[in-house]
Amino acid sequence: MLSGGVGGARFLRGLREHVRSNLPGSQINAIVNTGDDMWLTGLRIAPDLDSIMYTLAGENDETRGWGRVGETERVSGELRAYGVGWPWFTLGDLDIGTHITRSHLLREGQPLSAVTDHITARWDLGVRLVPATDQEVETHVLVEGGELHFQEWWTRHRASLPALGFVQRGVETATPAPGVLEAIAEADVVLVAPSNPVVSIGTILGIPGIRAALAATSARVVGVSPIIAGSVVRGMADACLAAIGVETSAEAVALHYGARSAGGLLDAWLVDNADAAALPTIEAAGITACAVPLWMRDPGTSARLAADALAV
Ligand code: GDP
Ligand code: FO1
Ligand code: CA
Repeated sequence: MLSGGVGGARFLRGLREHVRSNLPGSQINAIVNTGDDMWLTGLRIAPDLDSIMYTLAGENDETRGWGRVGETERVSGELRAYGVGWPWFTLGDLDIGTHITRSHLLREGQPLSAVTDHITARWDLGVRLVPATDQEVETHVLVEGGELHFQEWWTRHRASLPALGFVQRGVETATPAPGVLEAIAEADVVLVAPSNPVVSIGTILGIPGIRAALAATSARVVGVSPIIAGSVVRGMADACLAAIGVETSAEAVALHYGARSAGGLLDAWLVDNADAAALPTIEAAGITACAVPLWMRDPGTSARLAADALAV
């Protein structure tokens, strides 16, 4: 599965439940976006990997949508007192434990993929998390008069500064992390999570070699719309879509991803029942489409959505 953070994590929780009860022995590989990642006060932050890890571990803060449940911010208060870091980007005390461990292992020379294996081994996640690339390829946002790291645009400005475009710094020399191309080639099915189509899925697809692997695999590529009835379920993916000239609709995102038979990404696309009117247009584009409930309110509804995605 190709995944960003929160949306992908919710879907993965359902997919894991579905696989555990219906497809025992099957492995789930999550290929995770690392474009949000950054160095902050000497620590390597990897938001999407951590959102998925904490969610699958049952340690995530469901309300905030990121970080750990029961979090405290004592260290963060000290960082602010010393005037370092980003006051608009809070590192919780438990979360800092993850960042220190990751930074320590990276500084020992381990690639991010090995570091991720080490960190996730602490919990029985039931899913293998693989960064899309081991190289640091950070998403920057082009705005009037300059360029910001995605995290500043997203958390400080809440995506309110009109984005003229997104840049993956260093993507030209990046390669897929070990295991990524194999997971795609050997997959029974490739799922595209209901993640941010631009800065979560788009940034994974931007890593050289990944699009070609997705075109070549014998597995069906099935996507789930992150847009329901013309709106995002949460977050600001609409601002990202507007920046690249794509309308915020389940249909527009499907056509943006494109039909695999026409050189695009998708064999099939799931839309919410509210968007059933779009099915003929999506089918006409060469993408098998069906309407199912897309709201993931709890692990049960997520599991049903995963079952629907595997059945389409
Ligand atoms: P991020 O990296 O933390 O922003 O998370 P993702 O990129 O993985 O996913 C963000 C997207 O998840 C948003 O655009 C939401 O619309 C979508 N999303 C969140 N919850 C749901 C849900 O219950 N159903 C669907 N279909 N999409 C969801
Ligand atoms: N999002 C915020 O809106 N405010 C924060 O202070 C914040 C801190 C933070 C710390 C660690 C981490 O892994 C994620 C954090 N996030 C925060 C969420 C993050 O911006 C998003 O999860 C993704 O990058 C959006 O795709
Ligand atoms: Ca993200």
